[in-house]
Amino acid sequence: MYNIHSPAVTMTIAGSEATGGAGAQADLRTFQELGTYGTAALTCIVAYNPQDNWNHRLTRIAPEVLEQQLEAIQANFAGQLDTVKLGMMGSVETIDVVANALQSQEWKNVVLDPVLICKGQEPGEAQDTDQALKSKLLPLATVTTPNHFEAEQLSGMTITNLAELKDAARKIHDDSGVAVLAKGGIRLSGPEAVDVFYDGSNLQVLGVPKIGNHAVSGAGCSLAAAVAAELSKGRTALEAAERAKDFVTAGINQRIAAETPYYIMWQGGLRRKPQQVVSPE
Ligand code: PXL
Repeated sequence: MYNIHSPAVTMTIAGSEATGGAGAQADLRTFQELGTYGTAALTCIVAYNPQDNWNHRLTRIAPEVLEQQLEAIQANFAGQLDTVKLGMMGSVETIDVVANALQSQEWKNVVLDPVLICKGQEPGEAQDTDQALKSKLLPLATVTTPNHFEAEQLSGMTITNLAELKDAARKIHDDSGVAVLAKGGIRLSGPEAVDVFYDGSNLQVLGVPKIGNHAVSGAGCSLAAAVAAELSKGRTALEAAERAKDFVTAGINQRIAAETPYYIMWQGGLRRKPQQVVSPE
């Protein structure tokens, strides 16, 4: 006899970042920590170049290969999969494939991390990708999690303080109909890392004391993945945003040292005790 286990199934459509700090690797770790069964369809592969200032070397996955991954995941979990997180797309063709997959079934939760300017892209190409993301994916999302820069791009506003972050969140929601978690993070001055949640009726400021003044790799990806995981378990968008923020804050508190200019957030931060390294007797 065996038991059939049925956790919520969540999918990320994202890039691989080989060192594991960001992208699909961070998303899958987040899903695991938050108790969902994680699946991943890869859009591209990012390999930092340690001999060139850790610049991004970007290889796109062929659109038909992305299509096949999505077909496999959606067929395998037909009737169970209702939550998806969208990360780095990398090209207009990829966005078209993803938009088709989103329209091919019903979804309860579509969390869009609007990764704009993919490093590793030519500027003109990056602009086309950003435009396609805004016109083709944002309208299909239920929640979006822009960082400071992305919130400026999506709202067309300059954001230098909390009042402007609130205005931008309202504008993005009013233009798209999507619930917005706009991240001030460490970009706004003041002692707190402040994010703004707005879903059309409820405006909430989520603040926690800043932990240092350096960006940490994986925080944006993990936040959006955590929102998706919490939504898939039945939380409201605001509850999911609050829990995701706690998850990321704990992960930044227990960040992992690395040679890249950024340290890496650890998805195990909410475990009661940090993992101990046990050395043999
Ligand atoms: O943080 C954005 C991001 C998302 N996805 C992938 C990345 C990065 C940043 O490096 O490599 C795959």
